[in-house]
Amino acid sequence: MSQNLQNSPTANGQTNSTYDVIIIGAGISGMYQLHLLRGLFLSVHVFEAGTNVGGTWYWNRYPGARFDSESYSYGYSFSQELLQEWNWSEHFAGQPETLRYLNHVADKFDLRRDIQFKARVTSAIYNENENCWQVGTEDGATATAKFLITAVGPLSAPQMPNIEGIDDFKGEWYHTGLWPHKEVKFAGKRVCVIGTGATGVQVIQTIADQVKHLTVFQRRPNYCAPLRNSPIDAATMRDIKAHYADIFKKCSESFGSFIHKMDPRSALELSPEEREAFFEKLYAEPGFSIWLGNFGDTLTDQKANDTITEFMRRKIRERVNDPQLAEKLIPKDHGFGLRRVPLETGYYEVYNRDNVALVDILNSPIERITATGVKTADAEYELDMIIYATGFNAVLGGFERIDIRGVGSQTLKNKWADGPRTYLGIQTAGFPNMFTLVEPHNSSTFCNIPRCIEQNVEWMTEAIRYMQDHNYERIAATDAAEDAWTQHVYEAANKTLFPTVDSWFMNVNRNLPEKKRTFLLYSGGGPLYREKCDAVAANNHEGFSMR
Ligand code: NA7
Repeated sequence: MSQNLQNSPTANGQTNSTYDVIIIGAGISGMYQLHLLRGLFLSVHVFEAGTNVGGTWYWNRYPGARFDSESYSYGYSFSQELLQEWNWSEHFAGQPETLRYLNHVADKFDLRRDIQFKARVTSAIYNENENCWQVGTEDGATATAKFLITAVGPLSAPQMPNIEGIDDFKGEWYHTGLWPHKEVKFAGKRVCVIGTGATGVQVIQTIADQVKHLTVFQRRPNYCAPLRNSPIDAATMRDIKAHYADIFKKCSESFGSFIHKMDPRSALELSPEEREAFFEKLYAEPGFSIWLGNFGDTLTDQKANDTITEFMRRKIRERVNDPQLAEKLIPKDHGFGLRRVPLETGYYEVYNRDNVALVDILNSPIERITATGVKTADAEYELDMIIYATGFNAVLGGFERIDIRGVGSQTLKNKWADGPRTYLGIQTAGFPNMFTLVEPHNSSTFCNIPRCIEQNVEWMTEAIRYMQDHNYERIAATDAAEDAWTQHVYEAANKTLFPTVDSWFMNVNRNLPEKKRTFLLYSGGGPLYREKCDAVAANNHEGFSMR
């Protein structure tokens, strides 16, 4: 393989550029993949739909957007210089700071010269004769490469609700995942938020004291846990810098690659008093401590889960003044931690304010959006602004908006219609030379994501290096390896309680009722995933056929 950038005209007069590798997406994974592949002396081109780098942190600029991961566990770990020169201002940094960080990385490693912005990829077709991928963008241009790496992000396709009349509304409206780059003003306005997932919670708690009136339309409530954010002073930052190796080691040993490690004891082996004291301790700690530092069996055993669920229910009752309102905010259809836990700062206290109303749309569904607001089965709400915090077409959405075709013109959408099938969550049989970063059935989907991104990117880079060393031009997951991995993914999922609950983990999205209920993540944990990937690489990339 070599530097082989060429340009040739196509039938429609557009230029067709040729590269060794095309990467789709300039978020955290695409940026790092570009950086590493340059080290293999390959010509690499990145297509990015946005006007700048950052992916999730570029698009999700809604009020209150911030990390739920400790800032210092989230940054890239590959460069000591980068680690030592960057100062985080808060334990859980806000979106503007994270985006500044990612721009700093792009500047430092001179990434932008190989990134084409405002270029949304619409198709990627494998040419079997030439063993290459032809990629098309929205503006009709095409480019060809031997390798295609999708870095499209698991939560990148914003999903509007399937409610009638959205276009009728005459006021301002925004989806959180497509938040405008201009300042949005809230003062004096009657605003509503539809959706109470991790995003809705961050928006609600941030704008409640800025708006004239806030109406929250809640369908299914979630258990929210305290974020307990605080500034990082200079001495603490110095200490963090001195201990980065320990921090990343700790992450590498934990299930979700956070600094929080599951407690190996059973929730049921302690006396109620001891258990209570442990839960209180976790509730007082920052971040995902109460979710991912809890007894491991709270996620695998219903009785153990019931103990933390009851604790969290009591916390909500303690924090919300009106007991009837508190009951509405308590999930009744699932236990704590079985859906993504939103982290909050004063979220429950928002409902003690006079200018905030909660509308339980499970009991009184939204019938339609009108020119002036929202109409439910029971009432009509006059509004100046509607904020849709209705989430994403999770994990598969980023792929579904690209026409991806492999061997024999098989579409990826068809192949995955009954659920994803992959080998290591890295390749899918029938799509040679295409690698999927941070995608279905890959541990990065249940992860402090940059930690798993680095593993994914480094593993793939080594796979390509191995091909270079052996003069291989084509790598394809075998059907047998894919079958075995897919079975392992489901077996690992069935050891947990996640499949018992409807969530985006399970590909359940009521706005897309055609989706099949199936597990999208990998719940074997980061250490086991890494072990399996390393074993495959050490065994001459067993399960991949190369030629
Ligand atoms: P989520 O977690 O998918 O939450 C979406 C929210 O929007 C959730 O409360 C939904 O209620 C609600 N929703 C969706 N469609 C509708 C309709 N049609 N009517 C009313 N309410 C609706 O997305 P987020 O953006 O909050 O978080 C996504 C991930 O980003 C999160 O897990 C983090 O990892 C970061 P439902 O629960 O479906 O009843």
